[in-house]
Amino acid sequence: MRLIYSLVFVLFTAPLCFSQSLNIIPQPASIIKGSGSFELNRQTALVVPDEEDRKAAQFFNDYLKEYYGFKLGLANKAQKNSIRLTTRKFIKAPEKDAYQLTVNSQGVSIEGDTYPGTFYGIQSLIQLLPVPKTQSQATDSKFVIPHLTIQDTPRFAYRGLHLDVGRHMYPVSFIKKYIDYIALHKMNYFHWHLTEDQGWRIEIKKYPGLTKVGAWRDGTIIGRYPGTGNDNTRYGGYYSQEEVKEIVQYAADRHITVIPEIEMPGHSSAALTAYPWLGCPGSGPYKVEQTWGVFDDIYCAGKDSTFQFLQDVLDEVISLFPSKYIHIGGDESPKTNWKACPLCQARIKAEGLKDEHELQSYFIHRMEKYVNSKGRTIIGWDEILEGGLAPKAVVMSWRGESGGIAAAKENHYVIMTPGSHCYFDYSQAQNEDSVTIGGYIPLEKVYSYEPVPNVLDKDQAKYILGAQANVWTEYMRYPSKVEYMIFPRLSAISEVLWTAAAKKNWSDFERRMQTQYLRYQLWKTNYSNAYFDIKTALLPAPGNKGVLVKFESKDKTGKLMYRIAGKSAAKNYTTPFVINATSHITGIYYKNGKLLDSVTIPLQFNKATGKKVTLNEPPSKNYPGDGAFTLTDGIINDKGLNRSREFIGYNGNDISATIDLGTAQKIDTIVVHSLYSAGSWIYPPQSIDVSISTDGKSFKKAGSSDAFIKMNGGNGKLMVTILPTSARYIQVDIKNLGKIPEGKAGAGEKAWLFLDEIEIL
Ligand code: NAG
Repeated sequence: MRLIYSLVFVLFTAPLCFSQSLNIIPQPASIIKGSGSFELNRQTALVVPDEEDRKAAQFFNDYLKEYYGFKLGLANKAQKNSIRLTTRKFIKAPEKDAYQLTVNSQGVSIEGDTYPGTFYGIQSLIQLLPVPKTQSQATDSKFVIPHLTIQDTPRFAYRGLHLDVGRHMYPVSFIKKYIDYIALHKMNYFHWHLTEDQGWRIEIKKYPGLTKVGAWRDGTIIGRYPGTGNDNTRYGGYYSQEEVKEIVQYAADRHITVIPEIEMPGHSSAALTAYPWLGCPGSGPYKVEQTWGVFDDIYCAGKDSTFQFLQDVLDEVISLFPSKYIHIGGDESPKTNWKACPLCQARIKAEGLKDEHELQSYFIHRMEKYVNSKGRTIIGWDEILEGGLAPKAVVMSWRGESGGIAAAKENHYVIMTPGSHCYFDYSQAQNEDSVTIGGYIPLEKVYSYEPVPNVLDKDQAKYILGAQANVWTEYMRYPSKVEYMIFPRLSAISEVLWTAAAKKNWSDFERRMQTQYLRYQLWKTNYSNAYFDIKTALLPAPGNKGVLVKFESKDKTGKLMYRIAGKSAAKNYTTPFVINATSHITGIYYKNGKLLDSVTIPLQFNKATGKKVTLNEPPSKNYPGDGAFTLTDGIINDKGLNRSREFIGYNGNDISATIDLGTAQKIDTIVVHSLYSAGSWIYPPQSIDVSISTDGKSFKKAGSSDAFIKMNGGNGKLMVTILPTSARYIQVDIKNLGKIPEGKAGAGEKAWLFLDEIEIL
């Protein structure tokens, strides 16, 4: 984890104490600055005539106490030097939760259209407080707040953050902290993923086995999947119903709705271990899983007793969670057991269903009916579209946006959570050195997210309720890692969800973030410094002669240098430079005589390095790498998925890459480097076909290979050797495994193809 030098980043920022610059995140709809300022001090009174607004006042006072060491007194009547909270309840558009915050010589006035609106006004007020840069400043109790008027309203009604407590769980105190983080970002939904293959985490009184057995696993894999071993240590726990009630109330006091998720029909190993009769006859034995991935375990859809069980569970869940929405999962449900199960097959027949996909749809429809009968609405992952959508279901689109688009077109409400922008378990550092699930979603990518796809017309767009960031915790054993993964990206998604699209502005966000980093320090949260790391980019050099190496540091006040191993002493970096041969290049950042960061690029040259590559199709949005040039940029991955950015990914389809060497050259070997990580449904190419040409028009087949040679970790290569031949253009047709065959992880799903480098020797 790149946690080094966190203190240093304080120095990166401009002086903030008592400065008049406004650094509110998410950016409000309008801020009009006045002249003059108001002094908030220990005598300032909180005037809160409406009982309901007391909670917002309480939140403010708790914040003051925790981070500044004092509280304000409450008063019922208006007075000078006060902060007045009023909720208008005069509501033109109640779903909008607008507020107005005015600071003038009288003090502060917050008027919300609704109670949540008033609460959001408090969040803005918190961000008008100066952020202490040192602990001693934190004891100051006089704050100067500029006169101003803020008018504000959220863009989306659904602004969510998710947390998976199945893979790892966290103490109630941390769940509350997490809810505070959501509140501080003016977000309003906490999606609590409570059941998984690796643990059932909510007490259900009728089925005590769920927590007695299902909440405990006998070990956990060590390191990245498939792991270097197992820690053989019993791990688990659960939230009692009393704790759940406490958490739901805690969230409600912050105008946050907790959406519980009870996964079905898949991701259910823990429940099946507790009650094996829930599974298909003949399947099992089950265990609470100790590793990550997708398992065949699934509730039997042929037995009515399964449905009865799930209804009983939901009865208790519904009584604990007042949320209108109940999430019933629906993702990644392998149909292997259903195919072999006589009861499921009988159900398919009796209900006139086409196949197991329609059986899944039957399952979800049936559960939806039950949930609807209790006056609630289901949310499901986008797999619930397969075999026909349940009539009132809300779709959470995670495998890209296509599920969400299809659902919106069918007039179903949608919450966008695409893996390309909203998965906070993906790395945010270019050179992440802690284990993560992979991927690469830096802060700017989250910020760039637009939840309403432009293929939707105005009416369809209304079905996009908002978006959510997902926090899957396979590689987040402790709360500190959760914080490291969500910060600063939570701040970016909050602005995506709150601020009108036209008002979003990345460079202004970057400016405001400098203060937000100080707030993170104030909160003592373990945020990621990835934003401040040296960024590297490898680009084609002019005329495709070599590789252009670019370094960038966000902070410009220190010294950015570079060194080519064995060649030279470190030089000042001013502009991108060209490299023509295999070399290790190190970028170095110094400030005040201290080394703050360094990054080494191991460039490995072959005839294709730096050359132009053309792809017949762009890679998936989740794994775009650096586009086509990824294949000839001179970097051969040796870190597997942890450096997903060094691959381009394709989901299910074949790909054809054509390299132009610039001139005809003698070649005899073509190597395609790719990744093999079955647990993540990433498979090597089935085969590669190589054709060559001298004019780029007529190609002749030169050779092929279907032999994947495994190397370190999940890396490997396919190689074609030919008689030395002169060629300028080399076309490589790479065959994806396509649909994953039975017996392999992810059977029936589309295989991922992860390509790293094409070498020509
Ligand atoms: C998916 C799974 C999830 C897993 C995560 C890792 C969804 C809806 N399902 O494979 O269980 O933890 O991605 O990124 O995301």
